[in-house]
Amino acid sequence: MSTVIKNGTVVTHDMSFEADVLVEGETIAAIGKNLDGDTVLDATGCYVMPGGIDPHVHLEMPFMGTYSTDDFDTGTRAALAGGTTMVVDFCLPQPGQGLLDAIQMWDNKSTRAHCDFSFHMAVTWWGEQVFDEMKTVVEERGINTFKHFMAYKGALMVNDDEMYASFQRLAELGGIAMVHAENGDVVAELSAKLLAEGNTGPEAHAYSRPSQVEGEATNRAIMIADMAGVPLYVVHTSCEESHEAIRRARQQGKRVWGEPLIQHLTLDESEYFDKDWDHSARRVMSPPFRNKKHQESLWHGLQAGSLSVVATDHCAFSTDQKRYGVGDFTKIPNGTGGVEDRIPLLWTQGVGTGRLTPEEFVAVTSTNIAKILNCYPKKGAIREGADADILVLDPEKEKTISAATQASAIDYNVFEGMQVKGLPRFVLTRGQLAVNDGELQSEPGHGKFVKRSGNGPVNKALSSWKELTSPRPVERTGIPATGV
Ligand code: DUC
Ligand code: ZN
Ligand code: ZN
Ligand code: ZN
Repeated sequence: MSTVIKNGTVVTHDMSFEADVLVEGETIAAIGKNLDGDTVLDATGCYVMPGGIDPHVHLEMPFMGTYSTDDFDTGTRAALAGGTTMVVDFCLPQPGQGLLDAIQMWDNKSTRAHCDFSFHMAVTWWGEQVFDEMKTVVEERGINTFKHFMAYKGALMVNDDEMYASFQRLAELGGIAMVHAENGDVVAELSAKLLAEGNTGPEAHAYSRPSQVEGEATNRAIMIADMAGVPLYVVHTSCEESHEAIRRARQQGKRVWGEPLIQHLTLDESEYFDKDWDHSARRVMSPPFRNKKHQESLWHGLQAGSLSVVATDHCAFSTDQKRYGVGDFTKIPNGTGGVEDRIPLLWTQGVGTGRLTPEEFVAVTSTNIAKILNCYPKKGAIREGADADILVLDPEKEKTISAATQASAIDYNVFEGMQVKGLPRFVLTRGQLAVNDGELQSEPGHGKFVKRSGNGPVNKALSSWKELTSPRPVERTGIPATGV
């Protein structure tokens, strides 16, 4: 069975051209003029691009006394509805739990995925078992990215000594370090102070995590990564201080990437000051939404190339779950949805406003992350031999975002009421039609795990810190007697 996508404009990360795309089985078989296939999909007036890759989701995540509501079934269905054909979830070992054991749990959870997926590993504790198993995780399980939480003290957080040890191990294995960059000690202090002063509402969540908290941690992680000689990926970059650190590191030749979320690009801190408790609590996530100055910085980073990827941190809790935090903002489960809305929103507010070109859009929603994660050009590419993960985007199709019409399982949408122009006409996931003329028809269990190998030596090149300080004892002519 073959499918041909006809009369569209193919857009890749570096060029656009008129061509048909022929899909045979699960892969792209040909790109060219006047191609024929068993089934024809009419892409007249549309852009034909690599399906979106969301490298940051938490499906059925065990967190803050509950589990995030969208699981691999509803979450990947929502992804496809919004033009995303691959997601990457975070495998989270409990303290003391082995990495391979945790992966087994994530394997079991992900059997009903509608689109392809991969895992990042989280380093939530440190010990000999973690050190040893990291090698198997990279070399046998095909997971080359390891996240470190610098916040969530007493739960997921690791300290600097643990982070440095883990980063060094990753440098050895050709892995990439990832960080949730917030100073967890300061957040804990500020949270306790705010609560003691009677600040219990969701707005206090924002006060407890100012942008300095994120800027400090980003700078620290960059320096530690440099000393360990490992590339660094900073998840959910939300503010100028963090962006500035990433920008500077990149200018210095360090291999550091920043990932803004669609939420931080489009929503601001005023959401926390709504009169309705539920409205504000539903938007509690870490890092919190920021002011317009920070938002502008993130857009500029995407335009200038100092920020590389737009993700969502999709971690959807229902209103009932958010209400665990009535009377104590620190108990509101942190997280918001976005996997279904990332593509239409970024197209509307990025390409629709002239901030991004269609090619830049493809780069930040798909190709850049496929390269960083080592799954390019299997993913993130429209070219012969690539997986047929394809988004046919109709730039004229509009809708108002609403929980009433979403695929996600939660009972609200943080983007409720926002207008988007640019929606999927067709979505193919490894050759299978998942969105047909705007209608979702995906299938649980179709999604497969995507293995990603470690990186070669080029990815280890950071600054020249190591050479400048290579340890060598000085040959001295006089050494004083000890013990005087
Ligand atoms: N931030 C969130 O808001 N939710 C999940 C984890 C995280 O870091
Ligand atoms: Zn995080
Ligand atoms: Zn601007
Ligand atoms: Zn996250």
